[in-house]
Amino acid sequence: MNPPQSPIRLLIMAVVQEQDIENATSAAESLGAPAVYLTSTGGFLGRRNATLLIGLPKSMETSLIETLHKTCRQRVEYLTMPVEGAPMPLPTPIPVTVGGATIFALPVEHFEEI
Ligand code: 2BA
Repeated sequence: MNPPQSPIRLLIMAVVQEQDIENATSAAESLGAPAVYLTSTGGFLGRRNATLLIGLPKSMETSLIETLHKTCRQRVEYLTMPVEGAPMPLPTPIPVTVGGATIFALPVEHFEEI
Protein backbone atom coordinates (compact mmCIF):
# COMPACT_ATOMS: atom_id res chain seq x y z
CA MET A 1 0.00 0.00 0.00
CA ASN A 2 1.25 3.50 -0.85
CA PRO A 3 1.96 5.87 2.08
CA PRO A 4 -0.69 8.63 2.46
CA GLN A 5 0.18 11.76 0.46
CA SER A 6 0.76 15.05 2.28
CA PRO A 7 -2.20 17.35 1.72
CA ILE A 8 -1.96 20.26 -0.72
CA ARG A 9 -1.96 23.36 1.48
CA LEU A 10 -0.22 25.96 -0.61
CA LEU A 11 -0.58 27.36 -4.12
CA ILE A 12 2.58 28.88 -5.53
CA MET A 13 1.96 31.30 -8.38
CA ALA A 14 5.21 32.25 -10.06
CA VAL A 15 5.60 34.63 -12.98
CA VAL A 16 8.62 33.45 -14.97
CA GLN A 17 10.17 34.49 -18.25
CA GLU A 18 9.36 32.49 -21.36
CA GLN A 19 12.93 31.11 -21.60
CA ASP A 20 12.69 29.55 -18.12
CA ILE A 21 9.32 27.78 -18.38
CA GLU A 22 10.64 24.36 -19.32
CA ASN A 23 13.46 24.25 -16.76
CA ALA A 24 11.23 25.56 -13.96
CA THR A 25 8.33 23.19 -14.62
CA SER A 26 10.50 20.11 -15.05
CA ALA A 27 12.52 20.93 -11.92
CA ALA A 28 9.26 21.34 -9.95
CA GLU A 29 7.97 18.06 -11.32
CA SER A 30 11.15 16.23 -10.37
CA LEU A 31 10.61 17.51 -6.79
CA GLY A 32 7.20 15.85 -6.88
CA ALA A 33 5.28 19.10 -7.41
CA PRO A 34 3.46 18.98 -10.76
CA ALA A 35 3.09 22.39 -12.37
CA VAL A 36 0.67 23.88 -14.85
CA TYR A 37 1.30 27.19 -16.53
CA LEU A 38 -0.78 29.87 -18.13
CA THR A 39 0.72 32.18 -20.72
CA SER A 40 0.65 35.75 -19.47
CA THR A 41 2.00 39.17 -20.41
CA GLY A 42 3.94 41.60 -18.24
CA GLY A 43 2.01 44.83 -17.80
CA PHE A 44 5.11 47.04 -17.81
CA LEU A 45 7.22 45.68 -20.68
CA GLY A 46 4.41 43.90 -22.53
CA ARG A 47 6.63 40.81 -22.98
CA ARG A 48 5.14 37.35 -22.98
CA ASN A 49 5.82 35.41 -19.78
CA ALA A 50 4.19 32.50 -17.97
CA THR A 51 2.41 32.15 -14.68
CA LEU A 52 3.14 28.80 -13.09
CA LEU A 53 0.54 27.30 -10.74
CA ILE A 54 1.96 24.71 -8.37
CA GLY A 55 -0.02 23.10 -5.55
CA LEU A 56 2.07 21.54 -2.82
CA PRO A 57 2.26 20.57 0.84
CA LYS A 58 3.51 23.34 3.15
CA SER A 59 6.64 21.32 3.90
CA MET A 60 7.80 21.67 0.27
CA GLU A 61 7.59 25.47 0.08
CA THR A 62 11.26 26.18 0.78
CA SER A 63 12.61 23.55 -1.59
CA LEU A 64 10.31 24.68 -4.40
CA ILE A 65 11.35 28.33 -3.98
CA GLU A 66 15.03 27.28 -3.97
CA THR A 67 14.37 25.38 -7.19
CA LEU A 68 12.82 28.45 -8.81
CA HIS A 69 15.85 30.49 -7.71
CA LYS A 70 18.11 28.01 -9.48
CA THR A 71 16.09 27.69 -12.68
CA CYS A 72 14.85 31.26 -13.33
CA ARG A 73 17.49 33.73 -14.45
CA GLN A 74 17.64 37.50 -14.32
CA ARG A 75 17.91 39.11 -17.75
CA VAL A 76 18.24 42.64 -18.99
CA GLU A 77 15.59 43.80 -21.44
CA TYR A 78 15.59 47.16 -23.18
CA LEU A 79 12.70 49.55 -23.11
CA THR A 80 12.78 52.08 -25.96
CA MET A 81 11.54 55.51 -25.02
CA PRO A 82 11.45 58.53 -27.34
CA VAL A 83 13.56 61.40 -25.96
CA GLU A 84 11.39 64.36 -25.11
CA GLY A 85 12.26 67.50 -27.13
CA ALA A 86 14.54 65.67 -29.56
CA PRO A 87 14.16 66.91 -33.19
CA MET A 88 14.06 63.33 -34.48
CA PRO A 89 12.18 60.49 -32.75
CA LEU A 90 15.40 58.74 -31.67
CA PRO A 91 14.51 56.00 -29.22
CA THR A 92 16.83 55.64 -26.23
CA PRO A 93 17.05 52.08 -24.97
CA ILE A 94 16.64 51.92 -21.21
CA PRO A 95 17.87 48.72 -19.53
CA VAL A 96 15.34 46.96 -17.28
CA THR A 97 16.30 43.92 -15.20
CA VAL A 98 13.63 41.23 -15.32
CA GLY A 99 13.31 38.14 -13.12
CA GLY A 100 14.31 35.52 -12.01
CA ALA A 101 10.68 34.96 -10.86
CA THR A 102 7.88 36.85 -9.12
CA ILE A 103 6.50 34.44 -6.54
CA PHE A 104 3.22 34.50 -4.62
CA ALA A 105 2.31 31.84 -2.03
CA LEU A 106 -1.41 31.48 -1.24
CA PRO A 107 -3.07 29.21 1.30
CA VAL A 108 -5.28 26.48 -0.18
CA GLU A 109 -8.59 25.92 1.64
CA HIS A 110 -9.71 23.00 -0.44
CA PHE A 111 -8.00 20.73 -2.95
CA GLU A 112 -9.69 17.96 -4.84
CA GLU A 113 -9.03 16.09 -8.05
CA ILE A 114 -12.20 14.74 -9.61
P1 2BA B 1 6.47 43.39 -16.33
O1 2BA B 1 5.29 44.03 -15.69
O2 2BA B 1 6.56 43.48 -17.83
O3 2BA B 1 7.78 44.01 -15.68
C1 2BA B 1 9.06 43.67 -16.19
C2 2BA B 1 10.13 44.32 -15.35
O4 2BA B 1 10.04 45.73 -15.46
C3 2BA B 1 10.02 44.00 -13.84
O5 2BA B 1 10.70 42.81 -13.58
C4 2BA B 1 10.68 45.23 -13.22
O6 2BA B 1 12.11 45.08 -13.23
C5 2BA B 1 10.35 46.34 -14.21
N1 2BA B 1 9.19 47.13 -13.80
C6 2BA B 1 7.91 46.71 -13.66
N2 2BA B 1 7.10 47.72 -13.33
C7 2BA B 1 7.88 48.83 -13.27
C8 2BA B 1 7.65 50.21 -12.99
N3 2BA B 1 6.43 50.68 -12.69
N4 2BA B 1 8.71 51.07 -13.03
C9 2BA B 1 9.95 50.63 -13.33
N5 2BA B 1 10.25 49.34 -13.61
C10 2BA B 1 9.23 48.44 -13.58
P2 2BA B 1 10.16 41.85 -12.44
O7 2BA B 1 9.94 42.65 -11.19
O8 2BA B 1 11.12 40.72 -12.38
O9 2BA B 1 8.74 41.34 -12.90
C11 2BA B 1 8.62 40.40 -13.96
C12 2BA B 1 7.17 40.20 -14.31
O10 2BA B 1 6.51 39.65 -13.15
C13 2BA B 1 6.39 41.47 -14.60
O11 2BA B 1 6.54 41.83 -15.95
C14 2BA B 1 4.96 41.09 -14.29
O12 2BA B 1 4.42 40.30 -15.34
C15 2BA B 1 5.16 40.16 -13.09
N6 2BA B 1 5.01 40.90 -11.82
C16 2BA B 1 5.96 41.57 -11.15
N7 2BA B 1 5.47 42.11 -10.01
C17 2BA B 1 4.17 41.75 -9.96
C18 2BA B 1 3.09 42.01 -9.05
N8 2BA B 1 3.27 42.74 -7.91
N9 2BA B 1 1.87 41.49 -9.33
C19 2BA B 1 1.68 40.75 -10.45
N10 2BA B 1 2.65 40.47 -11.36
C20 2BA B 1 3.87 40.97 -11.12
